[in-house]
Amino acid sequence: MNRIHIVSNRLPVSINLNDDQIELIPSVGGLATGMRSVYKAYKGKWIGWPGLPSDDIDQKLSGRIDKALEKEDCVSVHLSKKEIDLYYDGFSNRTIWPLFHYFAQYIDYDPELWEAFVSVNQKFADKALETLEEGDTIWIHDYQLLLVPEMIKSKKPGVTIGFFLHIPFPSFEVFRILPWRKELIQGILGADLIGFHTYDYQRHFFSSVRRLMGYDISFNQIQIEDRIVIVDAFPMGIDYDKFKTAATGILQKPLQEKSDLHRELEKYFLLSPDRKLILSIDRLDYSKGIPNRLRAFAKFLEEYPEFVGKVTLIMLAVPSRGTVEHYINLKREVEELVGNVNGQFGNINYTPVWYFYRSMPFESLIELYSSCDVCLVTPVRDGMNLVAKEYVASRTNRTGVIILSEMAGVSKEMGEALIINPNNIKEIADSINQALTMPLDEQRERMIFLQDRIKRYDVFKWSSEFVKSLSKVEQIQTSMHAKRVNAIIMDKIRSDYQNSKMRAIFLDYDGTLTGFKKNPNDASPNEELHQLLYKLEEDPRNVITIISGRDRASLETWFEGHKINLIVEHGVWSKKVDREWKMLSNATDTWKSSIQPILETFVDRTPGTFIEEKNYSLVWHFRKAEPEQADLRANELKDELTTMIANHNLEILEGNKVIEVKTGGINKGISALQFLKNKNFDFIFAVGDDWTDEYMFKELPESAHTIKVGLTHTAAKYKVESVSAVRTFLAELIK
Ligand code: ADQ
Repeated sequence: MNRIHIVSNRLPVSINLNDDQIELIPSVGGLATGMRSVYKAYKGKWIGWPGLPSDDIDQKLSGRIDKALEKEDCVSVHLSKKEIDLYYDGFSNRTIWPLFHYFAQYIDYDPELWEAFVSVNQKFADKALETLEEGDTIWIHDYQLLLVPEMIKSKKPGVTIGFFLHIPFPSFEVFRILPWRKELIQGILGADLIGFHTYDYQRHFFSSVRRLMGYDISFNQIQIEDRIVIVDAFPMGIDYDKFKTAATGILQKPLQEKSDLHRELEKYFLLSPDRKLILSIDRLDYSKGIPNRLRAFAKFLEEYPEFVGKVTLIMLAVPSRGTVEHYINLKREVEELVGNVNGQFGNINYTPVWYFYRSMPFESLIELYSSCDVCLVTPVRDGMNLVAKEYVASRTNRTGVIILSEMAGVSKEMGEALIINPNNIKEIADSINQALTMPLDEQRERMIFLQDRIKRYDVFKWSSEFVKSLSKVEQIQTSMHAKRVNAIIMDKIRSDYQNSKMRAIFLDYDGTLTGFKKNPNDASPNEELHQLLYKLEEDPRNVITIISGRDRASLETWFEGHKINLIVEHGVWSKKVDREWKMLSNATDTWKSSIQPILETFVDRTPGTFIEEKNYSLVWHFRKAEPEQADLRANELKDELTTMIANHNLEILEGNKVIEVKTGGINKGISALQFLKNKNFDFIFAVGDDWTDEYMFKELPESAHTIKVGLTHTAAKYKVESVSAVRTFLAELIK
């Protein structure tokens, strides 16, 4: 694999300006740790904001900062105070953050914020484009940079792009609230690999892609014109060994080397051995459910008074986004609640809640993780939540209980925790009691499972799995493009064409010569197509056949006056130029009366769908229906039909947004071969877009030139990406 670069809002270092000295302080966060291993190993750069507003630094200093960062393989995107205010504090944290965490009432819909978001994303993309070379790989992080993937892809399509979202992706009903929802989806879809923490977020994303963009999705792949985008869940891990080693180290420290905090904690336990500590750690954010946590703790003390005086909640809140109104209000609310609980249940010797509004050094965090009997993690929404994993990794004696909100992504991986609903105060209160009274054996049993899992899938495994998937996507893209018609292939086909005496040319109609319409009757040929076909017909060596699944009537009308043969209903009927319709096979239609009622019930239950009746087939069309419901029903219908078709010698064909039931033993391959019988064609050509055309690609002789429209897997020799590419190809052929 070539170089891998990282792009994130913040660089993995902070800058400390001391007089004239520039000091770079590496960040110790989980993302920085995981990504450092990636971009260093793959000799890439890390592109991001260095954390200082550009207004505060003059040009000379800015140049020196860039130089210092370069030594760390970092490339800085300089942002002014105004840009940070509008793009970061603004659109990222006042619009996207509340939207993606289901706080619709907090969303700021200010177009000025959106414009700043677009222009700052463009700044990041431009910086990345300066750094990138074709063939490189880039991994973009998080909700602040949702537009960057597309901004890069449109300029450098040869770059492989990964995108990872660290927060939840909301359900479509919430996502659609945003006026710029389509732009965001388009932005993300510039990536070749899109990662989420959980399958649920992936599912929500698919739903928005289907409804807003109408793209087809199969399994975890989205087909966008000539590209495949892969979407997958990669639950982010932590640097497990770092936490474990630090926790072991702290346990072994002699008393005089212990920190003030640690000594304070030990004093607390010395007062009475049955004292217990509950830990709560978060950024002070409304998504973290801090007020409810305090309410639940109060409820617990009320319902289980035997614990009053014995249990303390240590609540750590890291200051966050302090200029945003809702965060200021939240801070006030939390402080009031802490005051209330302490006032109601405390006394001179007992403070039920120890509240710290500040960041803590790593060592103090570990001291808390390893000293607290219970960790209370109750966000109302959280992409993953690393605190829960860090607590588990720090429990060297394998005891401790974790109470975990079902709304945190991490709950999907931590079934052994006590799972609660963060709005159910009583349930949380009862869980605290359950945790505090849980026998040690049970605690260990649960903790062993948790630790094994979190150790196995740590942050290094997470990043390496993502990188592995990136290289897999790259391979898929390469193989998709391998058979694509290029200048050399075009020359070869054209030369065979010119050197031939009699040519059979099979053309599928819908999705090949013309695009799909919501109503099939609207897909008549336009003037450009008529002219193209007239030109093709001019050469007497060309025997042209339109081979389609359609019925006789429309094609006959549309191609009146052309010198074109027709094969319709997948081969049931054929009509040579100036001749009558002939049945190619002995098809029957007596089965229709038993299949029609089944299709009718599906039409009734699925608005926007309808039945098309052909002589020897029945077609259920669902292009106009709501895509998700239609996909679901299509699977249901196939399932129901499968049991019926064996009795009637029928086949089910799955076309583009249609399911067709037809008499068995007839297909485009068989009928094309019948057409070729006893003739000496020395140039055979076929083009088609869906899997009904695959029969043709397989049955035609090896020497035939076969072309698939679309870049997915095919038996055809070559591929082109679209209807307009088919038209260009035919025009080139006869040039
Ligand atoms: P956050 O919302 O920041 O991250 P989280 O995953 O819990 O939430 O990470 C918080 C980090 O901050 C932890 O590593 C923790 O140790 C540290 N921290 C917390 N309190 C601290 C304190 N007082 N002092 C020092 N450090 C403290 C976003 C998403 C999450 C997702 C992560 C990673 O919101 O859902 O898990 O990104 O993808």
